[in-house]
Amino acid sequence: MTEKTHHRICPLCEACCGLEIKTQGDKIISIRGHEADVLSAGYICPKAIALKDLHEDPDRLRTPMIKRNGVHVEASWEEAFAEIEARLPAVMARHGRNATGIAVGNPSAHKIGLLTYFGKLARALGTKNVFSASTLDQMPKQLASGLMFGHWLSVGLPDISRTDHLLVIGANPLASNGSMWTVPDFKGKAKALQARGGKLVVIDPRRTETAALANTHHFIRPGADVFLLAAMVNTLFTEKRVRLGSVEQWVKGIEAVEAAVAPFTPEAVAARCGIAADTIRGLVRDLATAERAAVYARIGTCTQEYGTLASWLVDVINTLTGHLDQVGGILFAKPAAFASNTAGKPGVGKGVTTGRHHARVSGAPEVYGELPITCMAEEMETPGEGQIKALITVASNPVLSSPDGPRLSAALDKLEFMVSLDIYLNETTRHADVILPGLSPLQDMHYDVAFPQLSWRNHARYSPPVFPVADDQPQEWQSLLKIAAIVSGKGSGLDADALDDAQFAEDAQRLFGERAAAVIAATQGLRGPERGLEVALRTGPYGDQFGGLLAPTLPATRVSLPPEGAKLAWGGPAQRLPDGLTLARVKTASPEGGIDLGELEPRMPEMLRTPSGKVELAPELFINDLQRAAKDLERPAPDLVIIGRRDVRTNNSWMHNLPVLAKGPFRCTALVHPTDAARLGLQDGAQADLRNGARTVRAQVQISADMMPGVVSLPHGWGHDLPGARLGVAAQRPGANLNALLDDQLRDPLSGNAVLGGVAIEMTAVA
Ligand SMILES: Nc1nc2c(c(=O)[nH]1)N[C@H]1C(S)=C(S)[C@@H](COP(=O)(O)OP(=O)(O)OC[C@H]3O[C@@H](n4cnc5c(=O)[nH]c(N)nc54)[C@H](O)[C@@H]3O)O[C@H]1N2
Ligand SMILES: Nc1nc2c(c(=O)[nH]1)N[C@H]1C(S)=C(S)[C@@H](COP(=O)(O)OP(=O)(O)OC[C@H]3O[C@@H](n4cnc5c(=O)[nH]c(N)nc54)[C@H](O)[C@@H]3O)O[C@H]1N2
Ligand code: SF4
Ligand SMILES: [Mo]
Repeated sequence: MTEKTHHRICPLCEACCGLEIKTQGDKIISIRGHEADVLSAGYICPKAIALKDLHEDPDRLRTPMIKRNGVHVEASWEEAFAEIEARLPAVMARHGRNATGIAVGNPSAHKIGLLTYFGKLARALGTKNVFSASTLDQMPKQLASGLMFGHWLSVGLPDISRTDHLLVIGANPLASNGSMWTVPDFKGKAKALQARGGKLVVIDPRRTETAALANTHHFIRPGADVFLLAAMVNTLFTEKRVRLGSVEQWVKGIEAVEAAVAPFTPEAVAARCGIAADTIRGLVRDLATAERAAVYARIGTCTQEYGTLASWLVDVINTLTGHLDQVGGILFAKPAAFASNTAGKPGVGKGVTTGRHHARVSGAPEVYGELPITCMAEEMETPGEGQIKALITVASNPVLSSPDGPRLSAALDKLEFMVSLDIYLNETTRHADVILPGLSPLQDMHYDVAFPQLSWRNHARYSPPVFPVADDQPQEWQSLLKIAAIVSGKGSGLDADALDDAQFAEDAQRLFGERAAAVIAATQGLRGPERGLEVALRTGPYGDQFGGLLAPTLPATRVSLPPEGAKLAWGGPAQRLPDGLTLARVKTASPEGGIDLGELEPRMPEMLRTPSGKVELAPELFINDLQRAAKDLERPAPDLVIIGRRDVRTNNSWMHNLPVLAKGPFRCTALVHPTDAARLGLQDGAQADLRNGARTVRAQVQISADMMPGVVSLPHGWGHDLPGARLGVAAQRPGANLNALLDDQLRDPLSGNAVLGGVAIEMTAVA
């Protein structure tokens, strides 16, 4: 049998590395980094190799499952959709549209079909109960970016290849490979930064792998970032170090910021942060005096009570130190497709709002079309109109990934109906009446929708499917459309392609008016996400505008491309596209590693989409919320608090079943500082009970001087010992579920994001 070489974007984390996969028939021979990849240049981590285990995992579902008498049995696709048709519309008829809920999880960000079709199902359901992993993760960053720059995905990115000083707060890219920042081989880039005389500084309650690489590391008390950052802004004003650089004329609200941070002097916050006042001043001076510097903060700063404020203050510092929209500072990507900040009128827009509706029980505001996922259990439990009686999960495992999993589990058990689109029978999907399996990532075509908006350089890459799909298995977008048709009263018998054609015709009419027919003709032969991608690429900032068909209606925002054959600063190849992008061109470039669209460039003011056309430095929502933080400054620190942890060989809750990653030392340990261990009588390797009120979990202790005293770290996504799941490998070493310990009522009130760290616990040795 002949050997074939395929190129695939790794779907397992936000680094989106380019892979080279060799196959023979239906066998995977090898997986390695694709050297020519324009984004990742051959870099990979151990998880990429595990794609083989994932593809071959006997526990990965290949056929739909229906629960009969409490047991999941295999069913045909027809039976599965018929079951949904028989039961879901009936629940809606009895209890109304808001009696349904939908929860979408992390892997959908890596599947173009799920990401671009999930919204169609949510709209067809017509429910306000839309939840996602975003409120366990980055919603604070998105809200901060949205209010400051006008769009939820207008996230400022450190220009790592040209900066001299990078301050990393609450992120561990050496383990996570970056988040809200697609930056494969962060380590290599950080070392290059150091080699040219620059500095990496890390602020984290644990001396992480990234902290170990850094020139300087400071511990911080979990949850105290808002105080540190406010004091840094305060210092910029009191030491008269504020400079705005080239964005001066586009920034609004400086006086309001100055007044709001007045209470937060370095002395006032030092004890709360566990960082000396002079150290705080030093952090500020280093940033303010560096020609090229950037502050990057991630999940450690988002998953806390003041997550939105912390995310906002990071960009306030980037702005007030003159590094916003600067080469070597913070820049914004200009992706080839799907970005809102490249569409419509440049420099101004609708901006973002929150609270268009509210959660029924808690009153939490809607943010970016969603309600907090930590409201899900109470929305299922609490009687009354709008009580969730039926749930659809899409690539989501909230029983492990969301606080108070046991409560959620009990609530899922009482639903009238539940459907899961997933690839495993796991802790969450064991509650489902119907499970519709997704494809292996190697059976899917792919183009990253969100990550090019967050990437360290501009690019366009397409992955064709590596393996074919079984004849009767729908693509995931087709399953979403079929359920949408069922809940719209069209029945389960309809052909998904015909539904898609009809919807595309409608969308084209809305988007292109009198030119719709020509666009439909130009995209003939394409379907589903591939057709959407073709339209997005061709109408995007580098697109061919359908050969000029659409040009008169769209603003010219194209950037100049590097000359053909030019070697770029980082050594990657460059390609020239005289006639603009089309899907066909991006496809052709796949074996060559995709199309490089150059380094990030300043985009102010063209990228702004705020109603004012300015960078909103002082949104009222944030200024007001700082009062809440000011009142909280004196809160005493608990003796012991818990935080999470990531390891390069894990990925949230669902990769513990892959043998190549599961082997090796046990990773679900509770790291405890030696002084805490001595005080509490904890032994290395022994079991301990961790308690938060009535919630408790038992975990293995690992004594580590890398922890800040008073802080314990346990990774999330473990706890694979629940009955009814089918995860043979993971169940052998199930680990403890951190989220069984956390309270689902603790949230950042602005973004609805869950609080996942800095929570007070008690810890006792198990005799
Ligand atoms: N305490 C604590 N909790 C956390 C975090 C933390 O740091 N601390 N991190 C949070 C973060 S950042 C996130 S993003 C969430 C993630 O939490 P979730 O969004 O729940 O995602 P995962 O835990 O990765 O679970 C993914 C689910 O998708 C399924 N799946 C995998 N691939 C596919 C596919 O191709 N198709 C389909 N249909 N299904 C698939 C898996 O079987 C699994 O059920 O966890 C959060 N939970
Ligand atoms: N290998 C691997 N890679 C992953 C994932 C995975 O599970 N495994 N998950 C992916 C997902 S979904 C995401 S969202 C990203 C997340 O990517 P990162 O944000 O880099 O996530 P972590 O590695 O958890 O790093 C968060 C850091 O914050 C620190 N921290 C905790 N609390 C605080 C605090 O209060 N203040 C400060 N300053 N720091 C604090 C923690 O000690 C930790 O080192 O990773 C992605 N990549
Ligand atoms: S860092 Fe690893 S898991 Fe992430 S995209 Fe690259 S190879 Fe895949
Ligand atoms: Mo995440």
